[in-house]
Amino acid sequence: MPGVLLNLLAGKEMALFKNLNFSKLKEGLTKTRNRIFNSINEVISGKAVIDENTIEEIEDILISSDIGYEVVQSVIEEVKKKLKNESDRSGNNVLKLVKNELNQILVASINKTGTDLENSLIKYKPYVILIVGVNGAGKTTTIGKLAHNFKKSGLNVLVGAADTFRAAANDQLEIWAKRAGVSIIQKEHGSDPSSVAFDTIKKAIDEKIDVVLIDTAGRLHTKKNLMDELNKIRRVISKLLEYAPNETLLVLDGNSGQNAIMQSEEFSKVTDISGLIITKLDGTAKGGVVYQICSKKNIPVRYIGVGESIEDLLDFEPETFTNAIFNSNQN
Ligand SMILES: Nc1nc2c(ncn2[C@@H]2O[C@H](COP(=O)(O)OP(=O)(O)O)[C@@H](O)[C@H]2O)c(=O)[nH]1
Ligand SMILES: [Mg+2]
Repeated sequence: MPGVLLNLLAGKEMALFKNLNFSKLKEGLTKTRNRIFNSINEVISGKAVIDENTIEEIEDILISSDIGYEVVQSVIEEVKKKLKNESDRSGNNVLKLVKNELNQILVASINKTGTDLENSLIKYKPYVILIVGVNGAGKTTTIGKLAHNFKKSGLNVLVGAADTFRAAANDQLEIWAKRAGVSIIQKEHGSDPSSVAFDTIKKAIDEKIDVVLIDTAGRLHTKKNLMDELNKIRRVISKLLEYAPNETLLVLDGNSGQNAIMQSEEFSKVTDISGLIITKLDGTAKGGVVYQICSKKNIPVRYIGVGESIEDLLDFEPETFTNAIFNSNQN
């Protein structure tokens, strides 16, 4: 009973529920696994020794999955270097080396900036997460899934519908809040997003809420607009809670390839981003973009979306992700 565990937490240990379902992850990454793992297997099969041409084919496969040219070059260079020192030039060994190099990218990116979420949740009440990203990236859906996951840990969750630009946005978040069984603060379409943020934080303090998730609008005509909007929301939040927001998570559509990289650069210029959520990995063969993002960005990937239902947001864990792509067993 995680709820009971958590309620005991007053300064003690807490067991935060982690959604790390390996079979769901594997299922979600099927298209990317076919593109990367199955294709590499095809080119190495039947070859006793892997020659330069085959390595080039592997290079093309990796690029075609959106791992990105530069990242692929460095991976291949490393693999070649290692092969020079080894007598085993079998396909399986090459596959293993590629897998290890790719995995290293994810491990390094997580180690750069580890967050101790459990301790932070104990320390900060309410713990405030601001969700940002362009329209259609999956913000609202992800908030529903996050609310569900936090609630499963026994935490009280409140969501704030600060995307007041789109008429349907309120309804959509309301549906998700109902599904997750959490409360929501919303105002009529067109009201000031920062006033929604204010009301949400106020209620969270009054009602001793554990986690606050705030939705925001993605479509703002100019970068200045977006910056002003997000800054205003942040200002209002920190007026009530000096330490908040605790996290600002940028949601990126895993289908959008190079655009995802650009968006993360643009948003970083506008506001501090503490983590990334990559959605829709179930719909694409180009999930290799996760490696590219981890390699290029100093911001850790926190969660990944592998479907449209409430259980489909998984904690991001490097080894598990790479094992799912390379069809390995999970230890
Ligand atoms: N297949 C799939 N669809 C997703 C995922 N996350 C979000 N979506 C879909 O993407 C669309 C846009 O999501 P929404 O949350 O409205 O994006 P927002 O505009 O950023 O709030 C919706 O149709 C969602 O069902 C995911 O992980 N997998
Ligand atoms: Mg939305």
